[in-house]
Amino acid sequence: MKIMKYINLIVLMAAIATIVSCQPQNKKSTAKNTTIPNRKWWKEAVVYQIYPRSFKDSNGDGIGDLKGIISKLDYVKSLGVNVIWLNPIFASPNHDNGYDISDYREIMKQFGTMADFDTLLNEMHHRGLKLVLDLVVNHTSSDHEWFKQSRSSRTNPYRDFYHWWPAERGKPAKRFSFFDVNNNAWRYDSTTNAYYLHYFARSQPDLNWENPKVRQAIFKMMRFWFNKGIDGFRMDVIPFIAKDTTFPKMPAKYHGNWAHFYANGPHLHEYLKEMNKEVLSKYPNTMTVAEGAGVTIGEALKFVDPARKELNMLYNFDGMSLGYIPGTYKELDPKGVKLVDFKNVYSRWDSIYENKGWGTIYLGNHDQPRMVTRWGNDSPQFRALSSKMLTTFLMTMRATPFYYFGDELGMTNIKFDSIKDYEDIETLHEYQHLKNTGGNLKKFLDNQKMVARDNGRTPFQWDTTKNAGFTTGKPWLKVNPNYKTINVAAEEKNPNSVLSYFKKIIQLRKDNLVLVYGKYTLLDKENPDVYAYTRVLNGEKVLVLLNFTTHKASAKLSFDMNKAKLLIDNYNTVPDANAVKTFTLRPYEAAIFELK
Ligand code: TEU
Ligand code: CA
Repeated sequence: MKIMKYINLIVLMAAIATIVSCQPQNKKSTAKNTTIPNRKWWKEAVVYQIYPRSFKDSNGDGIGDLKGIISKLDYVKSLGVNVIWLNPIFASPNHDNGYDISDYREIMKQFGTMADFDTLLNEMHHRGLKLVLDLVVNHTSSDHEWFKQSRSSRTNPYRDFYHWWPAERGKPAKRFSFFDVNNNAWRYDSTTNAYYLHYFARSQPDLNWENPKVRQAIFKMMRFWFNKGIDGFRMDVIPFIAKDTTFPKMPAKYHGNWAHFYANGPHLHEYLKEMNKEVLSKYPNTMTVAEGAGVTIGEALKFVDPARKELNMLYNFDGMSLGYIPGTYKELDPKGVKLVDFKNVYSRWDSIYENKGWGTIYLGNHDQPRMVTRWGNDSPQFRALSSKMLTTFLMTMRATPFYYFGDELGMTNIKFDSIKDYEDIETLHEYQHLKNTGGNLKKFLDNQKMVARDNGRTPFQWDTTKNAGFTTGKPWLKVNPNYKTINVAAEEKNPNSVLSYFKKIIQLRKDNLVLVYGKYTLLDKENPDVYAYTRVLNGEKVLVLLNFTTHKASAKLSFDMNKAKLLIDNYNTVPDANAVKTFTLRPYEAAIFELK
């Protein structure tokens, strides 16, 4: 009996040694790397998205700012990420938190000055971090000088910078607005007796890309930022820029799917090619990523096939619409998300980039609820485990991860009870719309606890001091009360925290190019609980196992696990040897094995 215990202990220690020894170290030979075609820094990067308003406030006005970000660059660097994507930092009246730009060449006053920006970029480059800015050029703010001119008279030189429909022609064909209380994208303006187009809020008029002067002005502005030294752009709703300016009725084939209709404008790819020629090709070491709103999988390669000379990457929305009832306004499907559907979406998107192009992967951003609440489990029992499991998924797919700040801590939805707590134009306008049309407001508010964008925008949780160390003033949006336990200071001290796990797995991805470039193969496809796949590159083979449930679950696989080496596991105890052989995972367990 005693001997058995002794042997068990030795086995356990050996297993621990294996785990420890596999931790970050550049063990993979670089010789193998030379056989990987089309290597690019942005394929190997992990992008960390910062919502500047909510990261760190430096002057006590309750709003995050550039100086705040500068003060925390060492933290960002410590994560191991390579790129920061900042949501818009340009002059804006902030009806949509910076997605309504009034001057593309000025920094938003609340965020700081151009001198602050220059310091930020310098300090980032100094630390080997790259900077990606948000390019919002489907629309401007109605406070932009171009629009002020444009609306002033029908003969103003800027008139054709926007889409106008003279009222004497009658009412224009219906267009849907995402953020309008009447869902109407045409707004009547009495100054010139005409309607202007706004796919988003009425304070976000759409630019007329059919006008070459608009394109030239945008390209010039892009060169201005590239010349400052930025490393790329994330392009807001870029598939929406091109429109049929005769504004016909929406063709029946779209079945009311406005996003898809908007994403298919004529001349779109001509404009992107022109942008590439006039701007992007002149800055060859930079990266671009299209927000692929409305883009279907069949169209994705048109944006990112390198031979077409348009953009580098695109992120899609298929994953994000899982669990919502189709055709509704983000209404949760009581049936929840089926893991099989989830696997299918990500496997399909992987497959289209099998031979050309390159994918992206994300589970949260400023338009989405918190990753762990939506895709994992934010109860105290499973929050940390499921956060780590989801992070494992993001860091082991063949795509560039776009990782949302705060998810590395396992931050959760705040789930506001009252409409008064919300700041987001989307929630506020939809609430008003429902109120005006006699909709079910209680149901709406319940739903918002899960889906509202403000859930992902609450201030970052630094420590246990007042307001989580985000601000000394009154935060612009409430701080999640769970900051007392979920915060950087506490998690940095804990080697088993969500944060510590995030750093480890980033290092693992960096050290194992098989996790970046390796061929992805989905296994045990119909398994409703476990997501299992391999990644293979030049003879190296890695197995990823993810349990998406609160119970034990196993996958049907047929590998010889005797020679398998555990690379990482989100439980801080080693899996039972028997469980490894039968591929049995504990609740929300994530494990990566190297197969021999
Ligand atoms: O989002 C585009 C977009 O598709 C969103 O409107 C989306 O439908 C919504 O957020 C789902 O809740 C981009 C930006 O990411 C978003 O923050 C802006 O509000 C929007 O464009 C307008 O610029
Ligand atoms: Ca501030």
